[in-house]
Parts: sequence; C-alpha cells; structure tokens
Amino acid sequence: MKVFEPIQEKLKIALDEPRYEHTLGVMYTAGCIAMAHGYDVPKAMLAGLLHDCAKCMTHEERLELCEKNQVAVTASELENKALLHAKAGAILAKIEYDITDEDILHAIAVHTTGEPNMNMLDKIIYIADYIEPGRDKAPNLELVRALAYKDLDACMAQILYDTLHYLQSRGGHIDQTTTEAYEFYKGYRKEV
Ligand code: DGI
Ligand code: FE
Ligand code: FE
Repeated sequence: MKVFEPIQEKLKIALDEPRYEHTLGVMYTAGCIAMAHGYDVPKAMLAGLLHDCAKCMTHEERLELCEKNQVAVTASELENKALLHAKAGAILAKIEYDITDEDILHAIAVHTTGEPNMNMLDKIIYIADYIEPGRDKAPNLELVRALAYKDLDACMAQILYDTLHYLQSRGGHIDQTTTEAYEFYKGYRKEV
C-alpha cells in the first residue's frame, strides 16, 4: 500500500534482503489473518511490516537502544541474543518510524516469546511471523496455516507447543515468558 512506502524504503536499508522479504511476507500474511477475523487490516499490515525492524542491528546496538530509552533488559534477553530484537524493535518503531499506536508497539515487543492472554493484534503478528509464505521448516505448518484463519487461540497453542519442542531439542535456554504463554494457551490445543 502506498502509505507504507516511506517505511518500506527505510526498512530496505535497515534490513538485509532475506529479512526484508520476510518482513513483506509477514505484512501481507498479517493483513490476511486480520481480514479473516474482522480486525483492522492496515493496522495489522503496519505491525507486520515493522515487527523485525531491529533484527539487523548488533546486540550491542540493541542494548544501547534499550538503555537510552530506559527500558529494562532481562537476564534472559542478555543471555539469549535472539530475544532482544522484539523489545528493541518496539522502541525503534516508536522513535525511528514514528509509530504511536500502543497496540502496534506491544505486538512488536511480544512477537518472539508471546505472552499469556495476548490481544488480537499480538496473536495476528505472532502467527503471521510463523506462517508467512517464506517459512518452510516448521512442523505442522499446514495445520497451523489452516488454524490461523479459523481459531487464533488453537493456532497459538500449536505454535507454542511446536516452538517449545524445537527449543528443547536444541537444548537452549527457554525464556520464562515463552513457557508462561504456552501454559496459558495449551488448553486450546486441538489434538493432531
Ligand atoms: O525474528 P524471526 O526469526 O522472524 O522470528 P522470531 O522473532 O520468532 O525469533 C525466532 C528466534 O527466537 C529463534 O531463533 C528462536 C528464538 N526464541 C523464541 N523463543 C525463545 C527463543 N529463544 C530462546 N532462547 N528462548 C525462547 O523462549
Ligand atoms: Fe522476530
Ligand atoms: Fe519475523
């Protein structure tokens, strides 16, 4: 959409090419999921477009960004460098891309771990990130893609279940928020 072009031009410079491609995938997928559930489509697209805006900075740059904006970094985010781009992304979306909508900033902040009791935009972005067309490695992708348009909570439950299993198999530290999110959503999971 024309209104997103200035942001797209900026992101094209801030991100590497595969990440920019992924970002467009998430933008369109978030728009589609929003349509299916009667949510504000441009708002979901904008959140999708910006969700990984801090992904291609260094860990040090992300730490500095948090510090300068008085945002606390957890021990888990210090230890697991894959996590901080979500929180840093929300800060960057606000100060660098002039986003004032708190729902969009929140959806960006929680897009990696999820959290208990997410609002509709949070779920749309979390799910779009996992199922966008460029993703091909996740287990149960066909099921999760179908659920995205039918039942957001069941979809969340399945993605969190598969993500926890993946993280466990990798043997890395699992962020407490990811576990809490799964505990919240697991009751919605449909047996596969
Ligand atoms: O930024 P993307 O690659 O598009 O996707 P994302 O924001 O979901 O980040 C995925 C990465 O985050 C992946 O490397 C796994 C990691 N991750 C997600 N939850 C946890 C986690 N890593 C740790 N250590 N603990 C978690 O709970
Ligand atoms: Fe991300
Ligand atoms: Fe992403």
